[in-house]
Amino acid sequence: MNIRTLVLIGNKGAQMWRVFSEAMADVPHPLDTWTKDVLSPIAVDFGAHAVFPFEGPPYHPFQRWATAADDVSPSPIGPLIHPEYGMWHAYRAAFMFADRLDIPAPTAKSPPPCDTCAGKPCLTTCPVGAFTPGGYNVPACRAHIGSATGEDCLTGGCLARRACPIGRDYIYAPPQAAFHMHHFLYAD
Ligand code: B12
Repeated sequence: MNIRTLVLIGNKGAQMWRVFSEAMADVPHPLDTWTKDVLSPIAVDFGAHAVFPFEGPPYHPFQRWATAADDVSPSPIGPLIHPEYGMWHAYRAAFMFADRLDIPAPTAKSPPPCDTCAGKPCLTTCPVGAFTPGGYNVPACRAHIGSATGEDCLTGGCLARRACPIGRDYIYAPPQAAFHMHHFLYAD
């Protein structure tokens, strides 16, 4: 397929969680399953081909697409940061269109909030120092959140991400945070 327009679909803060948590099914990957069930028919209605961030490896470059489409920039710990929503947003799908659609141009980029963040608490808060200049130490992070001392990260969400001062109004509440952390810990 020759793609001339790509529309990204995502969520911010708690809006999606309210709808999803009511529909949540007892299946191995409930959010991925629900996302596909909800968005695939919408893509068909619009004549689009839907792709999803969890399809892979190889993975579709959602963060690269988001950086081109939206007012987001890389945070020092990996997730993209938005000046209003902080790191409390994620991508759910992209609709690919063969036609060039007449959609508004991307909004102008704000200065990346991390450039002027004085203490960069995201880099110093992780209890096991999983965010290093050499990258994200996933085994250290997983071992910690799976241990008794990692209870706060597991039930309340990643401490480094929670230390970020941007987008505090959109921070995930404990049930949503715990859902993501459990699935991250026990993902195959
Ligand atoms: C593999 C993966 C992981 C692996 C990470 C492996 C690793 N060593 O980093 C694991 C399973 C550990 C993981 C964990 C999490 N992930 Co993840 N993950 C992905 C996934 C599926 C693929 C990433 C990839 O390989 N892309 C392939 C390349 C080709 O794509 P790309 O966009 O061009 O890649 C760019 C980015 O990856 C970026 N990048 C990657 N690492 C880093 C690190 C730094 C420092 C910087 C600046 C940039 C950067 O640079 C690349 C080049 O442009 C994406 C979904 C997706 N399809 O993108 C989600 C994704 C990146 N994850 C996401 C999230 C939210 C998380 C979690 C925070 C989830 C949670 N528990 O709440 C955790 C914890 C991470 C943390 N504490 O920071 C979100 C990020 C949303 C955002 N705001 O940007 C994504 C986009 C999924 C989504 N549905 O939105 N993840």
